[in-house]
Amino acid sequence: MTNLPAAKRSSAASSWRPTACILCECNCGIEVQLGGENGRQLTRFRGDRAHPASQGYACEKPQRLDYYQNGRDRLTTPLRRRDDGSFEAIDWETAISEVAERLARVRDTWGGETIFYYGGGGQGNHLPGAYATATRRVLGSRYRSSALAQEKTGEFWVAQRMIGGYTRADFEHCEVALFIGKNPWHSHSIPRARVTLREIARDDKRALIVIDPRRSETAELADIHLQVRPGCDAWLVAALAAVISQEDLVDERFVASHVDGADVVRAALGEIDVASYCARAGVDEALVRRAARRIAAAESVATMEDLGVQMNRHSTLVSYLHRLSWMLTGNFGKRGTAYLPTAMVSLAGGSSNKLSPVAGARIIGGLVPCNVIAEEILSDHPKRYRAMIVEAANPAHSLADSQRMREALRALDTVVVIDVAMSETAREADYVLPASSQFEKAEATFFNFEFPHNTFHLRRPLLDAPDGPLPEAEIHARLVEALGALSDADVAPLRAAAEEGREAFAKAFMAKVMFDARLSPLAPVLLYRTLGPKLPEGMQESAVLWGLCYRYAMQHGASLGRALAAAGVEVPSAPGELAERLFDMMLERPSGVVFAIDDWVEQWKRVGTPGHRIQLALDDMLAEMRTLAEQDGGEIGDEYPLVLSAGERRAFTANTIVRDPAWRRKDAAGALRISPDDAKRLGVGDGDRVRLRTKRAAVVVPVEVSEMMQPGHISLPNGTGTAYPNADEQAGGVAPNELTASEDRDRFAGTPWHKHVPARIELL
Ligand SMILES: Nc1nc2c(c(=O)[nH]1)N[C@H]1C(S)=C(S)[C@@H](COP(=O)(O)OP(=O)(O)OC[C@H]3O[C@@H](n4cnc5c(=O)[nH]c(N)nc54)[C@H](O)[C@@H]3O)O[C@H]1N2
Ligand SMILES: Nc1nc2c(c(=O)[nH]1)N[C@H]1C(S)=C(S)[C@@H](COP(=O)(O)OP(=O)(O)OC[C@H]3O[C@@H](n4cnc5c(=O)[nH]c(N)nc54)[C@H](O)[C@@H]3O)O[C@H]1N2
Ligand code: SF4
Ligand SMILES: [Mo]
Repeated sequence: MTNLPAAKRSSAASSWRPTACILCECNCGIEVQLGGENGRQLTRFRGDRAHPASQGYACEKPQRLDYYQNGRDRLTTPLRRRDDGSFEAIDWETAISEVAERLARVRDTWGGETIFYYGGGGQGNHLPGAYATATRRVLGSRYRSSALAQEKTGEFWVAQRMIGGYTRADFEHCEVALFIGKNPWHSHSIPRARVTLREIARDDKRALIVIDPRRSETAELADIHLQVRPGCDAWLVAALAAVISQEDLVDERFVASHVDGADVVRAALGEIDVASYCARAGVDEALVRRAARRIAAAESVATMEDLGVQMNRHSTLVSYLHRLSWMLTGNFGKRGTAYLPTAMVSLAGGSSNKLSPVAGARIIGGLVPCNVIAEEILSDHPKRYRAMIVEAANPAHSLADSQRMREALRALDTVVVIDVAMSETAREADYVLPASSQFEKAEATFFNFEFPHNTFHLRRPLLDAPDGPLPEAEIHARLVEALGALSDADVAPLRAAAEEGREAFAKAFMAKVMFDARLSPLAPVLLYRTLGPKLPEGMQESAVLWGLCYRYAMQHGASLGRALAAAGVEVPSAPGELAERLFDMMLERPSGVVFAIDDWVEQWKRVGTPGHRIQLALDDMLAEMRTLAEQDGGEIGDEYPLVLSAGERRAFTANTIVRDPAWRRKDAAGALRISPDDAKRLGVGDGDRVRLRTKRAAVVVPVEVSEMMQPGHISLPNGTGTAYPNADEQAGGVAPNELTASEDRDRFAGTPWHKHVPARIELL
């Protein structure tokens, strides 16, 4: 490159195009070069230093993003299932009119509430869900779900009741970091995870505490690794809170000023026999006490729980107990501790006031627990779901009990799947609608959880959309039109206003749409059809964000004003103008923007519970905690003596976003990790193939003997075993949910026990 003449050099340099990695929720800003024969391959990658959150950071995975963009099972045309089960290509006009007709028939026969919506976005794309609200409203679809209801809903629910919202934590500045069932070295979820982990590990004054049965990469860096017996976190985390209370390590001033119910909780914690709980958790009591004292002594503690406990026994209880540890020690609302982020759009609701119509399961944050979806369908209940729209999700692979999920999908009257690839779920559909890839349209996510500076990244397309696929915005607009809900008369005046400019458009939109009960639910597609064409080339799909910017500016004008000022943008006072500036800034800055700047002292105003006080005593959780004394810990039966964690994050896993197993540079076959002790006992070595059996199914898988595993605990990766590119070719590992059972779930939130599947290994 240094040998190129100056002009060439600058044109080569200018061919770096900003976008984001879509392989985990961090969505690190990256820059990409295109190449290959047709110029449509993603060939070179680097971290984007201009991205406000990731600041040039990226892990190894985006190097392989072309496997997503140019996957061999990309969909190129709408498909319709024939009677014999095979698919035929159809044109868009036929597809849209038939899908609209079929769904309208379901609505008119059994009621719109029997049309279930699943998905709406994966790790990199949340605009589909925003547009789908219009289609759902026209159809009268009321029930929905997404992957969040198989991981986070228990946490959302207790967080809502304790502090009025979902908290995240400031790991960058904390003195002590605590990770419970979380391996950020591979799974990230916090910006620049590896840099932050290394900094904490290197600094004598800071400490990293990890609760994981496995010596994960993160645990390897830890000062204190509490190597819990698989599935016994409830005893361990209860013991941790009990030590804090019993040894008087509580932050009394914080509790007096900000906490209700501490006495009740401390009385309950006082009953806990710490030694016996630690024994049941399989962890040395002295180490637990050391961890509790280290947490209590710290100026600031940041904590995070994730799938290791959220997909495990007692998951909602553990979410509660986890919170006791930082709430009793005063770790909220100051630098290096927990905070309530400023949401652009809140994905993390925890309120619950409805039950699912068939199984009567608790709906949290509007989401039906994933583990009951099949039950909601495979029933003769009159309110059972009759149709399903699945968008940007792969429930036939990602939800518990794939066999039952397939059976449920087949039992429905109509299944419509909107995806970029021929996923396991698409294979079960009546209609498959091909979407443009995330690099062929404007996209963004609502995974915006940073504080005090929070980031939003509206990405520009890298490539023109090829013939065939359409962006979801266009698909939903066409569906809404085909359902007869939107006419030229609705669109024309807004289009005319958009011609005059955004001010005129805003006026017309507010006057015509905001208070019109028929049109306001259609706002996303109306914006796409009217404002969309006036947006810069390729950015039409961002139209819905205009409306979201207005809502955000009304709610968080002060945060937004500070962000605009810091960005050197003139700060108007009217919310409408603030919204317009934010929307402009998103469009103009392709590496992302800071959309909120906040102050720690304002955190208490956000606490949404009575009197802005933390509510420590949740009766149902305390009652559940008391039952721990009577349970005997981790023992499982002789028939299935091992605990399988089905779905570990590894170097080359990314749910099923990338489907070609060749993308995995390491671990192509998705090995089953087992401890050296178990390997010796069974007489197996690296690469040997064994049969892995659970009560649900048996699969054949190669073994990797790993020092990371403790005896009795075995682990499979997630996202493997995709049918690629043909249904009969199951290359590259095991699909983990062939092995899981939907009835194994949390009794409060219905979240699955994927990390705790009783299993046995048989020699072949
Ligand atoms: N590379 C990669 N990164 C990802 C993803 C990906 O697919 N690949 N997916 C993204 C998504 S969707 C999510 S939700 C996050 C999830 O991120 P994580 O929750 O960190 O991911 P996991 O590896 O599934 O589980 C974390 C840890 O739980 C441990 N564990 C297993 N059983 C137990 C137990 O009984 N108790 C405790 N305490 N721990 C246990 C495992 O050993 C593992 O180290 O990752 C995100 N990041
Ligand atoms: N046993 C077990 N099961 C698990 C887990 C586990 O640890 N163990 N982890 C769970 C977790 S935490 C999660 S988050 C889920 C994830 O599971 P899902 O939410 O089902 O997500 P993905 O598997 O990533 O599927 C995303 C789909 O979106 C498609 N897609 C990609 N880009 C686009 C686009 O631009 N438009 C459209 N319309 N589609 C697109 C992809 O082709 C893919 O089919 O898996 C869960 N399942
Ligand atoms: S996989 Fe996650 S952490 Fe790695 S570059 Fe992509 S978004 Fe960033
Ligand atoms: Mo997830």
